[in-house]
Amino acid sequence: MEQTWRWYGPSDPVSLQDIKQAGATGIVNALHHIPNGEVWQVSEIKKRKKTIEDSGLVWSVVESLPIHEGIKTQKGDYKQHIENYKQSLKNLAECDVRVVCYNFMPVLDWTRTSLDYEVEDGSKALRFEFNALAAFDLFILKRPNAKATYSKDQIAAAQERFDRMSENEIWELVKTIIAGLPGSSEGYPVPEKGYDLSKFQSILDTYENIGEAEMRNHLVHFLEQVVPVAEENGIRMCIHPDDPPFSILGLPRIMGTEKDYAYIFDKVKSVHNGITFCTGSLGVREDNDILRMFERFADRVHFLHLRSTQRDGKGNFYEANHLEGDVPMYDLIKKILQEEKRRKAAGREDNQIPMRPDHGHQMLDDLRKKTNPGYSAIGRLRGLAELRGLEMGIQKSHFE
Ligand code: DNO
Repeated sequence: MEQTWRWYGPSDPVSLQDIKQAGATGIVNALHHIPNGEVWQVSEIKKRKKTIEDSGLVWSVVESLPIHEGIKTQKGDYKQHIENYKQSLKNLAECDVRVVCYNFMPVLDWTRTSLDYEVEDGSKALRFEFNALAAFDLFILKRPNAKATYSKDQIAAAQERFDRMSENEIWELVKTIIAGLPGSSEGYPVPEKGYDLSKFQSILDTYENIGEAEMRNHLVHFLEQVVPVAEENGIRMCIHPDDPPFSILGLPRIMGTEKDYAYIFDKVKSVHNGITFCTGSLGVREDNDILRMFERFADRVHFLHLRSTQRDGKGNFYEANHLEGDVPMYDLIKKILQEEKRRKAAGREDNQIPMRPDHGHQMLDDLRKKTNPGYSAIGRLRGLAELRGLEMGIQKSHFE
């Protein structure tokens, strides 16, 4: 695997020098300063590439080239947005940056309800609590029709959860859900006072007549337009799963299961239509057999996010240490190395799949610093070190 690290650009508290010391060689990066929907110009890409290369690293993966909401809803200027996307892909290829990660999640990117869940060793993890999300939906946002989304028991549990929340907890929850976590292309202003979430609700309303079938059609339409351009330009596109991999706030989320991926790969067959194999996202669903999914889609895995989650069987999960939790990391890495061997034998140049240690606990010195939730240095360094060690052990004992 090519060991990479997500860097948020010059304002990231974790510097390129820090990343080198952590042992990564590749950088995962995006031009976050360019508004979603605008073309990434060659000059901007080159500038960022030079900054990375001046530190002795390489820009391995774009995460993310974001998809404008208009493309997901097929509203407004969406045709122009698709053209802009194609142009950005061409410009990236001109600069020789050729792996592009993106997602097709409506309105919100990855979502958690708590950013400081303390685990046994005192480090802090990100957590998703079903009742907290339902409480937000039903009693804070007060989304019309929200009641239809939940069972009677779920509504009662959410009510009980809401009644226990202090004003401050409510506020924190609102910010955590709607303000956007690091790397999200969208993030919605949290009203200064009170909980007037009508602006946020009006964005949800743009999906009023868009169910799963429509959303799938919009994604396939986008892929039909864009994948040929990726193919012509040697770009490997890879769609990230929905995180968490199920519907939230009544929104159509369509990339969470093996079936979902099989569907888009069947519609747009080129291997340039690939997957960001995010074990932390996919692993949240018990019905996702991670190993089988990897085997089935191995050919199209262009990027790996390795992390683990711990489910509790009640719809809640937290982000576990990389080698613990529900993800069978040992068996998965064995399969990844098998796939890399196969690619090497076939003469494929993409025989070192870029991998990044995805997220990490806030721990040690980072507990006293302001860090990007999930993206502090030390927790990820621990993850990378563990994953590299595991990889080397498997490589030496099974493939040499
Ligand atoms: C969260 C990330 C996601 C991911 C996007 C890809 O930590 O994995 O925000 O970058 O969904 O487009």
